[in-house]
Amino acid sequence: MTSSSENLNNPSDITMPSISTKNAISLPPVQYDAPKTEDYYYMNLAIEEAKKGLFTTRPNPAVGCIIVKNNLIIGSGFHPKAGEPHAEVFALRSAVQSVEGSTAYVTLEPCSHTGKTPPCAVALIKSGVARVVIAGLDPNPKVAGRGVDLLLSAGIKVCVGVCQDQAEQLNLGFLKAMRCQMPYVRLKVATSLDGRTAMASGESKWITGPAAREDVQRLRALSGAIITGSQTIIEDNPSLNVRSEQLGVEVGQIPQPKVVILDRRKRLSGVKGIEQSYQVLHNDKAIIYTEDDLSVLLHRLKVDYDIYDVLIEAGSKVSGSFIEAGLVDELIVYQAPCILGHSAQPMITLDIDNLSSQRRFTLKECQRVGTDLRLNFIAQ
Ligand code: AOF
Ligand code: ZN
Repeated sequence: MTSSSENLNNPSDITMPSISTKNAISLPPVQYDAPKTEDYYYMNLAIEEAKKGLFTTRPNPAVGCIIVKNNLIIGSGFHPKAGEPHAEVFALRSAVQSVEGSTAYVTLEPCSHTGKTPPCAVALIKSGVARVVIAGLDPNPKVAGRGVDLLLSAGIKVCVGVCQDQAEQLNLGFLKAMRCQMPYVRLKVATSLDGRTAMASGESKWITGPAAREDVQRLRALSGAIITGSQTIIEDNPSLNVRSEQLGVEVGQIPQPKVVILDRRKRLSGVKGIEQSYQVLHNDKAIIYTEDDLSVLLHRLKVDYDIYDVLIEAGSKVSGSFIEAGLVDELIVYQAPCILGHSAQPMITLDIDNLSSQRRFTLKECQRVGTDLRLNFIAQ
């Protein structure tokens, strides 16, 4: 555990970014190749490749690549982990014949910079591919259109925007963080049909079934940090780690999320010997945050720790504070088919006096998970 001396709690010298959801890239006019019917089919396969790295690439984006020649897939690859080669390099390495004259399908603009690995745009140029189809541009300021420029100036045909929406869904955190300097925030709640999350006594094990709880492991595995409140730690003593064996990758390959505990009233911070009492405090990645400003906290998680996806798993007060501050991008409600009655605890504590002040969301997805429902809403 890191105590309140952690620099996260020192809000001096913080310049908050001006938040814009617009793509900050401005590109010179370029001549893109038109998409072909088969491009959508192959890009969908590249997206399936990218999904293989979904839980392990953090903070890098999940990217997939397929190489096609004469209607045959001759190579495929994905980015497995930060520090390891990118998707294009794995795809080129896997090619079963010369890639000269082939088309490469990549779910993100090939990089132009030397980071932990050399630029993929250069690797593609050297390989002799004739055409590159890209789902979307990379908003990382180190790339931001330069990958495309390199390919075009080498005489390679470039087509951009094929299945962009589907590809972007894999990297909502990375894309938002690059564009706005803020992480993508998911708020998860498990409720009854009447929107209750626990009995008045705090008893809450279990409202949703095992399948829904397993699904939460997927959300945790996608997240660089889990934010909770000290009340939740005191009442539930949760582990807030990823432990599922059912995510399709070994648990050891998944970077464990940082745990951030909001503790404005200092119920945990500075209390002698408190580490012994709660399991999350054994985690040396845990941080106790005693300041007020949630927006500063989120910005610092992005800037100081490269955390692009945040999951809030907390009680109604913390959840209400994030909603009130307009900091939630996606609300994920696991709804169990039960009624807990009016004295049970509400899912959100938020003072709203009149209907015109209601907080509205758009339903993005509705899925049955075991005996429960999962409802994904996007903030309006
Ligand atoms: C690609 N293909 O598969 C991925 C890309 O530090 P590095 O060298 O790993 O670079 C990380 C950056 O590269 C990352 O922030 C993003 O801009 C881009 N990711 N690019 O061409 C890939 N994962
Ligand atoms: Zn690259």
